[in-house]
Order: sequence, then C-alpha cells, then structure tokens
Amino acid sequence: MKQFTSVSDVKDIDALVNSAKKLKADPLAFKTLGQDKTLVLLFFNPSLRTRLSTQKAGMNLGMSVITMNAGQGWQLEFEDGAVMNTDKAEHIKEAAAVISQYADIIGIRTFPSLTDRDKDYQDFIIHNFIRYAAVPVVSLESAIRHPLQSLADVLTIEEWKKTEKPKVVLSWAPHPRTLPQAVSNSFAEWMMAMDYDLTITHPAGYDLHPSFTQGAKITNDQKAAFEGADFIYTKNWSTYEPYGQILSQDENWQITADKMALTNLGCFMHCLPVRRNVIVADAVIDSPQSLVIEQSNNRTYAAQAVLREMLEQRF
Ligand code: AN0
Ligand code: CP
Repeated sequence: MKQFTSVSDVKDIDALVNSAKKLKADPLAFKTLGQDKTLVLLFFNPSLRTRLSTQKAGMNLGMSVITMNAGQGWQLEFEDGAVMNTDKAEHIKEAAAVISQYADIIGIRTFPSLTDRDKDYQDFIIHNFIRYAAVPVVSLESAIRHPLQSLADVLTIEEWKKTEKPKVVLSWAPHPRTLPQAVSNSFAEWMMAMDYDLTITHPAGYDLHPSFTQGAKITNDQKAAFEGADFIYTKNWSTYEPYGQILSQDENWQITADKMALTNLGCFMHCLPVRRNVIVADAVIDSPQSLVIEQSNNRTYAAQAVLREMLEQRF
C-alpha cells in the first residue's frame, strides 16, 4: 500500500479489518516492525484523536514519530508554474521532497476550503503531496475523505453487529459551524464497500456528492430511516450544492432517546468531537448503546493496520 486516502486504495478490506482486530488483541505483536523507521505527521488543522491515535499506532509498531503543526510553518504554494512573489514561501515540490528525506511514511491532515469546490473535490493538497513525496502518504482526513476514521468505524461495527448485514443509518444533525463533508463521504463509501444496508437521512438540500452515496437509500424522513436500524451514525456536514452552506439548524434533527427507541436496540456512533445537546442528547451519548469511546479506541488499531501494511511494503 503506497497511499491510504480512500477505500479504493485498499486491496482487501476484510484482510485489513482482520489485521486491525488482531492488533487490537495484541497491540505490541509487531513492536519491532517499524524499528529505525520514522513517521512524520503534518497537521494543517487541529486534531485530538487522529493525532494521538496515529502517534500511538506508530509507537506500537516501534516507529519514531515526529508531529508538526504544519499550519504554523511556511505557507505552501501548490500551483505549477507559480510566480512566488506573494506570501507563500515554499513550493510543495521542495516541501514534499524534503519531508521525504526525513520520513519513511508521511501523514497529512488538511481540511477543505469549503469555498472552492472543484479544488476541494480534486483533493488538491493531499494529491500534490503524493505527487511530490518519495514515500507512502496516509490521509489523516483530507478535504473530502477521512479513511482512518471509516476503517475504525467498520472495525467497531464488525465488533458490535448482531446480523451479517446490519442496517446502518447515516443521519445529518445540526451544528453551529460550517463543517466538511469528509467524514460522511468516507463513511458512506466504506459502508457500501462492506455491503451493509445503508440509509442516509438529511434535510432537503443536504445531498452529498452522488459518487459517494450511489447504492444507498436516501430519505428526508429521519424517523422512517431510524425504524429497525442496528447502528445510528450521526454527523453534521455543510451543503455540497450550493457549496459549503448551512441551510438548516433545525433542532428537530438532534439524536434523542425517543428516536433511538425507533431502532432495533441500535447503537449510537459519532466520530467526535461532538456538540452535546446540539447533535446528540446527553441521554443518548451517555447510554450503554453509545459506542463513541470505543470508536476512538479503534482509531489506534485502524492506523496501526494501515502503517503495518505500508511497513511490510505490500505494494
Ligand atoms: C471536523 C469535521 O467535521 O470534519 C473533524 C471531524 C473528525 N469536525 C469539526 O471540526 C468539529
Ligand atoms: N474523529 C477525529 O478525527 O477527531 P480529531 O479531529 O480530534 O482527530
């Protein structure tokens, strides 16, 4: 695996999930695999879980880990042929090549602009890193996807599902800020790759890009969607069309105990960070059906499975 940016970079999803399961059972089983190898993590945006769990994953494999708040470094230029007489001090061509001298694997977190849809949906920044880096690159959440989160979510569902093909519902919920579509896009494409029964529910106007949701049931009726669900996965996102807008703050979309009662004793999931009593009521997130902490725990083993595959050079 030379890059991990989406489910389509994974040759065998079942094998990767099984590897994560095994690493969870015995996190130090490969503690010398990454000896003398360096993981460099660049954060252009903040993170709690991804930063700590990916560092932990590297450490469990014996890697040395360097983490940088890249947003505080030079402003990077990404355009080919740019005349660099403005505020951008360094071109991605040099930056990615230089980082490759110090790193055996590079991780990058970079949120979307939410203003330039074309550039965001080309996943412009991470793809330019991949283009100019000499070593494998792992997405730590890019403009349009968050594959390490989705892999951890798949692992969590595999651990908690009661039927072979569980009913999974991705529900929009309100949020005061303009958030990316990345977690939801990724979640939808990984659920489809797992062949789960996926329903997406959101208010009118919140359709995600069809390339991520093709094959899912889509409805604006949240309560109907919740009927008989095994897993409720909640996330806010801003609109795709028109791009990056908040069209609704309707608190009736909050995940409440009444709505969870419509499910098949369903589990509650969210990638975190979550706004309590905006996205989800305390009674739901604090209930035994809530898997949010287990999802965060599984982030370590998802990252470890991906790093392991890269270290074993199976590409
Ligand atoms: C980010 C998002 O929605 O993409 C990070 C989620 C993992 N969320 C916030 O900024 C609140
Ligand atoms: N879920 C997730 O990626 O959280 P962070 O933004 O804290 O990394």
